[in-house]
Amino acid sequence: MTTSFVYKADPERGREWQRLFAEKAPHLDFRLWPDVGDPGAVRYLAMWEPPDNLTERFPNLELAFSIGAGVDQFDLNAIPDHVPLMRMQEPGIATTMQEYVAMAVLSLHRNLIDYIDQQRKAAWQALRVRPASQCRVGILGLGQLGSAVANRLTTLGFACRGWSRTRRHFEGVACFAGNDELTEFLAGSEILICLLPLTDHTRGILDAELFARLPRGASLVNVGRGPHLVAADLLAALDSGQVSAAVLDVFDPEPPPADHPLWHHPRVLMTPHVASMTQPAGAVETVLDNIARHGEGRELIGVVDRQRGY
Ligand code: NDP
Ligand code: OXD
Repeated sequence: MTTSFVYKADPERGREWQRLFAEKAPHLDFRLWPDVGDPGAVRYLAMWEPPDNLTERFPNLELAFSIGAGVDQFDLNAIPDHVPLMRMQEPGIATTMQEYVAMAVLSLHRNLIDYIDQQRKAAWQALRVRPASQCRVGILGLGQLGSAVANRLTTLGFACRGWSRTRRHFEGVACFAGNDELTEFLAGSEILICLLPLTDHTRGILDAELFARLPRGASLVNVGRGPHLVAADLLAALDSGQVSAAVLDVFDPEPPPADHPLWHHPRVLMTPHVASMTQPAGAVETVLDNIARHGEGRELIGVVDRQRGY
């Protein structure tokens, strides 16, 4: 009997998945959405956003895969309880996120926004350079990506600290946990990076109250999700000087409306949700490993905890 794997996301990368599946798992009938073939044969589904009526559409579905690390785009109640949903944990997501955050932190640390402004005005004014070791970087979220970023920034010499829900331990990183330790964590974060998942507990966390707890003139890198940030509060904090600059990769909505003040704010750098990107080679390997584990009754990797929402 045929067993199908359906891919429902960006078709260009989908064709790369298709080629890799043909090479590594020729026994599976790989299907690119919307050409799903016999819906009853679909056992595995990889997607950025789920289709409507998932249960009725694919009655024999066994495993669901997010092609991204985040799963806030899923209505977790719409995925049957007996079908595990897995987040993407391939290594390429972490390496591309490390690159982006290193770029953002170095840009902020070495005053790139000031120099872009100076160049536009043909101005020549050296700003004081401090060693990275004197710059304290705080990372909200110390999971797969936050810990990889802490590792890379530590290598670059930055003094890193991180915050998570449960206590984590990483050599060379000051680790803080839970709401009780958030104030202390923020007070020592001159560059704050958001790498949290979007949940009911983290929505709107980057607000006026949080900015007020940062050292004056701190800067922000948001690579989590747009709804983590209260944009009006950031604009007010930038205008008051409480926050000196921001590098933003994620927005609510995406893209922001053409007349949104962030587009033209002189202290903001924006990118179109590209901080990291799932790489097909690693993704296919990770997905096939989980399919093999499922077949052998072994533990699956990256299963979303529906209670926690990430
Ligand atoms: P993980 O699930 O591996 O890590 C999440 C971290 O956040 C964990 O340390 C977790 O704590 C912490 N956390 C969750 N909720 C809370 C809370 N209420 N209070 C304190 N800490 C909390 O996720 P990833 O590292 O893989 O990904 C993080 C996010 O990055 C994704 O959900 C997505 O939104 C975003 N992302 C953005 C991309 C982009 O291109 N801009 C690309 C990929 C991901 P604990 O360790 O205790 O569980
Ligand atoms: C992800 C993303 O969650 O690309 O992987 O945002």
